[in-house]
Amino acid sequence: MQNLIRICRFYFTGIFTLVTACCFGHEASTDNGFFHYQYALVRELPDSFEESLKLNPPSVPINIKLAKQQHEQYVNELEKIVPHVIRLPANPDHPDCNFIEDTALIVGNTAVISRMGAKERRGEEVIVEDTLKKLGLTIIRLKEPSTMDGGDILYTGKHLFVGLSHRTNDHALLNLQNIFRGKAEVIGIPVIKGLHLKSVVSLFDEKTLIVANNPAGNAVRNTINRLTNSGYEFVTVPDDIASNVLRIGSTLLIQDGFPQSEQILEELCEKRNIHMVKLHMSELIKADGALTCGTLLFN
Ligand code: CIR
Repeated sequence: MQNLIRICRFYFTGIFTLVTACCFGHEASTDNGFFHYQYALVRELPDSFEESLKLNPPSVPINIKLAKQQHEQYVNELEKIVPHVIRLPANPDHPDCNFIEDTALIVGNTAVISRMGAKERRGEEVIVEDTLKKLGLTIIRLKEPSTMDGGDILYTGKHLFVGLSHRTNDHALLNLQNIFRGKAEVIGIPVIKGLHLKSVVSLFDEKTLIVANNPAGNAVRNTINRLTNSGYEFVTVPDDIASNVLRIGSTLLIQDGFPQSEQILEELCEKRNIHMVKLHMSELIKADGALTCGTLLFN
């Protein structure tokens, strides 16, 4: 029954997208159904979060109580804009488990389950796979020697950009090219610094990418321009962490506390008629967490 409901929703969303595009033309593309999700999977933040992996030790240690509050506010925002938010329990043996985005890649009805780049994180994906299977998604599990973190995948509808980083390798890129052949153009994008591809670039809409003004962000922008002729528009923000935004429906979630980047994003949202919501994520940032990494979105 659950599967039948999901399939009906899938087709309804498709028809809605088509009708919107026909009636409103290109301008409507900022809210054309691509970013409408029925489900958000999240995972509670574990008490062991202080032991999470970090590129650099924070100058001030993680405040676990504040981290939990910030994570809860994030989930509360999702609950306002996504009809079904499914909360998975934390696993204290996996201090990074709230960063659920890394455990899978979902495109349409297909969920590719990660073999995550960091050995310490392997195992987080088990409960995610079980849940997605129960909801009727088709499951494909990546196997050794492939490694992939969901934070390295940026799907624009036309292209599936795969960040080649310390976490995601060429084997995974090849697997994804096979899995999505004929459905999306799968392109590898070297990530020269930082954790993930989406640490320096994320989606405002299918044609507009938010990119960090740093060497890794500039390199990603140049590679995307060189390898595609789709005319992506890049909006550059000065704060690295602010380049990771989360677009859901006609809402854009952004990091609070970065005024210069905020002004740029605010102007963009006003121009495109998008509602902007700011979230304080200081404690999650200390563990290299951004906004996309806390959820898996699908229909
Ligand atoms: C890690 O190093 O794996 C975590 N501490 C942070 C993961 C963030 N994930 C994401 O942005 N997709």
